[in-house]
Formats: sequence, structure tokens, C-alpha cells
Amino acid sequence: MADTILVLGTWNSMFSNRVRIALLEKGVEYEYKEEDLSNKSPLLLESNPIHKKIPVLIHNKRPICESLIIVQYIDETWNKTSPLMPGDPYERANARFWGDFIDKKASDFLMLRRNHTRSLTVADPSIYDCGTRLYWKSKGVDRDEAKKEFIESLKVLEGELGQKPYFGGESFGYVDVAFIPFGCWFNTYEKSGKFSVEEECPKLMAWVRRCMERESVAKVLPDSDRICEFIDAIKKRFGVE
Ligand SMILES: N[C@@H](CCC(=O)N[C@@H](CS)C(=O)NCC(=O)O)C(=O)O
Repeated sequence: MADTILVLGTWNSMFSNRVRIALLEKGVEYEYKEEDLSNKSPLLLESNPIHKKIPVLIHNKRPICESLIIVQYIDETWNKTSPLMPGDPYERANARFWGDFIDKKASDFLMLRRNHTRSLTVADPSIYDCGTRLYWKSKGVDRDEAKKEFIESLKVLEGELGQKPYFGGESFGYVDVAFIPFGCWFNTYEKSGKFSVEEECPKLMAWVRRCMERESVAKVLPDSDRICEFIDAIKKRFGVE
């Protein structure tokens, strides 16, 4: 019997777009269900009862949660084509390190600075978090700090990319999948923080353009103007300047 593969996500989520890009890289056909996060479906709530978040991959009725875990599951399950993870265990550990950096590590110091009572074990995505503070939650000094931290994190990632075409080396891999969904949010961050990723991190921006030329990425990621309009509309609705 054919596999059933369903992704629960939202069009603008970096996390669900990772999953969709990974499936397309593997040439796996899947069904996609757009969730309304203000009115989560019973299927989402029962599939991810702990976090109640998208994305969820439901493979033959079995749910898998957390985007980077899902991407690794996809790589292991459809392992005949386009490996996303390196074959060498050391390189694999390194790829996981950078995936982890993108989602969590740098946020340890962010959380400390923002709220001393918060537990460091709470995972709060770093790049995502800085970006969110840039366009939404902060103003004045806090926004300047968010901008500085965001650019610093981008520079660290640019350093890791080095002269390689992809984080995965010659081929598009796990870290590329983990980070490229942020690419279509750069315009929004730039607009709020009044900076240019191109000027700050030209090699990283060249990597974004290179990735955007891939069919999987181009198919999944929304136009950055659509993201800007979406954020502008939310800010207007909530009276954020
Ligand atoms: N660490 C999670 C993060 C997922 C996440 O933050 N999803 C957001 C949308 S971008 C969500 O479902 N938010 C709904 C909520 O918090 O209630 C992952 O990588 O899958």
C-alpha cells in the first residue's frame, strides 16, 4: 500500500517550510494542510499534544514533531536519493550542531538578558527570536540590541559557510534546509532594523540567492513581499509602530 504523507503547517512558518523543502528534495509527494494557528485543528492538537505547534509530519498515520527532527526522519526514511546529512559521523554531528545553533544555542544569552527568571532549558529559537524582536516585540534600545545580535548570528553563520557553495559543502544539505526558510524573512528584518543583509553578509546573501534557484526552495518559500505585507498588517492591527 502506498505511503500516506501529510504535513501540517502554515505558509509563512520557517519551521514547516523546512519540512516541505526536505520532502521536495527527496522527490516525495505529500499532502499539505494549512493550519489556522488561532483555531488549531483537532488533528494538530492530537498529533502534537505536547507543544501543539506546527509543523507535524504524519507518515502512515504516525505523527512526528519538531522540524529538525522531522528533517532527519525524512532523510533516514527516504535514504536512496539526495542525502541531506553527511555520511561521516563527525560531519553529521557538526551539521546537527549548526542546526541546533540556528534554533537554540545563541538564545541562551538572549534569554538571560531578557528575563533572568526564565529557565535556560526552555528552547527559544535564537535567529527566529532576534528576528521577531526586530520586527515586532521591541523598540528603542531593545530593538538595537536585537539587530546587533541578529547580525552577529548571521556573521557567525557566514563564517561557517566560508567559501563553500552550501553549508553542506558542494551539495545542498541539512543545515541549508534548516536555514534557508529564514531567507524570505530577511526583507522584513531589514525593513524593521534598517540594515542590509547584503552589506553585512554578502556571502550569506549569495548563498540565499543560490538556494532560491533550487526547485524545492522556490516552490515552497513565499515571496518576501508577501511576508512584509503580512507583518505590516499584523503590526497595524495591534497598533505596533
Ligand atoms: N521548535 C519548533 C518550533 C515550531 C514553532 O514555533 N511553530 C510555531 C509557528 S512558526 C507554532 O506552531 N506556533 C503556534 C503556537 O505557539 O501556539 C520546530 O522546530 O518545529
